[in-house]
Amino acid sequence: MKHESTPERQAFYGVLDSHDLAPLWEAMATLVTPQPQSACVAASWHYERLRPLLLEAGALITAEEAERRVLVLENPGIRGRSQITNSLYAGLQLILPGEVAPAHRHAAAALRFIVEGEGAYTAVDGERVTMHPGDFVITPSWTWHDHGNLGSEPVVWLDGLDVPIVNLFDTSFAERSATKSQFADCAEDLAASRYGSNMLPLDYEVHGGNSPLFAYRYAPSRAALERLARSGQIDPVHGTKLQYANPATGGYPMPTIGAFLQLLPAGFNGAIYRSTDATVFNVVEGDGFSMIGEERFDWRPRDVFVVPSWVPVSHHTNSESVLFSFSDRPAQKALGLWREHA
Ligand code: 1HN
Repeated sequence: MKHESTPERQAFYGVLDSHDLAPLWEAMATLVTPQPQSACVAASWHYERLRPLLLEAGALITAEEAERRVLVLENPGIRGRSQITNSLYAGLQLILPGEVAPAHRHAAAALRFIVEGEGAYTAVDGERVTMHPGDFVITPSWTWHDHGNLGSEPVVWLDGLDVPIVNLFDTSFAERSATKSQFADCAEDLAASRYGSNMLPLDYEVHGGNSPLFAYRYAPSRAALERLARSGQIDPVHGTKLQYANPATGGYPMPTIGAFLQLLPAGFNGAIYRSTDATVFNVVEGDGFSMIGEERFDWRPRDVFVVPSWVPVSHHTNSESVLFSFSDRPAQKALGLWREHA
């Protein structure tokens, strides 16, 4: 509601201001909206245009000097804040053959979704996993992590972090390791053997909200979607969609970020859907477009697009397509805030 502005009121607000006070009745309408009113906008980044810029960054600065050589995907509605949504950070990270991104840890939790290239690894708390295109890898809060490229081609992945959530709470801590690369003498990705076969170690106990599995491989996830789709499990909104799970609890991989993989058949015309968790998508396979609000966003493999909170979205394909996505859904659900509407 708009209130009448009288000289007396304006003078009073001036007095209030000098006491670090403000009248709620002037701010109420923007503080408490009947529906989400995000400053974030729908946007997309075409990989074809990003890739040359990433390689140019590769020629200008090493991964080691940069600490992390990343081009931040900034939501055009909130430029300058290193955010793709109000709660999430996203960027594309490049690591060239022979490079090391030195070990560090921070309160912010991270995910990687591998976009291009073979031969790179990430080490999480001393355990190394080699990453392949389409793999989903997590780096939970306060775990040591470093990356390296032992192969012969550039490797690029999409980073998603909960940095804005950590900073909302003013809970940021970070430190660098004295050693560049973590000692990794064990067979790689032992977590897959311990937690990735519908089995758990005898003495396993759940503590904290993070998945003990670091890497979720593309091939088995893709194959599962394919089998479900072939048996007719195709939702009018989502096609065939699964969420990545903590195998020990059935919960989300991390407390603040959830991730999803969906298969859409060729010629799919998805129904309109909205949810309160603004969502970042990465196209793995296929081509099509998404209607986000009134706007059409065409996409092809490796493109990134973002759907803001509560903006209606529908997906449409030309060819059979696979979309990876992530959002802050677990955090919203934990706080009793999440809503969806199909
Ligand atoms: C970070 O630590 C990584 O470890 C990537 O690869 C992106 C963005 C903001 C803050 C920390 C990484 C990041 C980041």
